Amino acid sequence: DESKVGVKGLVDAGIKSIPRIFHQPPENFTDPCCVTQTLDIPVIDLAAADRSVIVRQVKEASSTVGFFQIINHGIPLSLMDDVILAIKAFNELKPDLKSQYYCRQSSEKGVLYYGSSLHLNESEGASWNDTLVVALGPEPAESYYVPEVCRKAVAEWDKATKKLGDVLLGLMSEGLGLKKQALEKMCMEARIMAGNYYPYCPEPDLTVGLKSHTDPFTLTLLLCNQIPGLQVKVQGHEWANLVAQPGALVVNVGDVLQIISYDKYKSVEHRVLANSLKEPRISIAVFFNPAAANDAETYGPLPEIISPDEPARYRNFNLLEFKQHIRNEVGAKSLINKCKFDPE
Ligand code: AKG
Repeated sequence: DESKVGVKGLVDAGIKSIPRIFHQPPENFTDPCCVTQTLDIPVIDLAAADRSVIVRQVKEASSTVGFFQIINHGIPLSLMDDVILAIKAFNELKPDLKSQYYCRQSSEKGVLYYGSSLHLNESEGASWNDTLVVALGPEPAESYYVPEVCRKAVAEWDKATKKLGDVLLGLMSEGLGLKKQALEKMCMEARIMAGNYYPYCPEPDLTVGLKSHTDPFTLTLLLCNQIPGLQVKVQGHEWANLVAQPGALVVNVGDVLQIISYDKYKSVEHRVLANSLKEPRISIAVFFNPAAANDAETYGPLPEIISPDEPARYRNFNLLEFKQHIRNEVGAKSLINKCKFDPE
């Protein structure tokens, strides 16, 4: 069954035109009204001597573009290379080995789904990528079922990014004028990793690598190889290419953080264009999520940052609702709109 080996399987079979299911309406990848520019997203040096400067930079970037890149983040280049190679190796497994991992629903084992197209069940068309999604928390990564070929690198990556995620949320808390631990406690226990593989596309003008979306989580830490494609929506309308410096990691704000920060931090739309380069784009996103022992635990705007005369903008949501949202509705409707009292 071809679909079980993803778009990589289609490419390997030598197709010259892409199946109709991948056709996207043009507005999904070109906006005729918009000039595409390259976005210089802020570069933040985490080893800078003055913490208050770092806090200010993180706050500024999170409340405007919603994206920034970090350097001197403490994760060795060798580990970054290893995990990219491990995700590449998984996606380039022989079809009979890779197809064993194909699934569309979350499974007990930890691999949530693999195969082209988060959006296969939407009428609008599928995206030109294969994704390996693995749950990484609240237990340590070793206790989840991760495909053997990338297990060791993914466990190492989880450890390193968890530590860095704690640091970032500490800075973001302080940026809101709160104690360092204010966000960390709420957001760090559950983690999901998406290993995205965007192979050569024979008709990149008919589809996209990944449709425009905001991340429904708290915070995303993104590692990319040097193949372009990622675009970020600037000021709500213009698409800009985001090219990270070699060695840097990209950080972006998710819907949960926008809601709990009462719009002080922005969860911004982004997408990936398809291309016909020979070398695949590979990106690894680690999403940090709320987690609690109890599904009834609620989350919502932090009362300490709302001034008393501000009208209520968001309702609270509970953990069960959040889990159902990320399982069923990613890409369809943002958590932000779902929780708004006055949805657009
Ligand atoms: C996602 O996994 O949600 C992404 O947006 C990935 C972006 C990329 O491939 O750079």
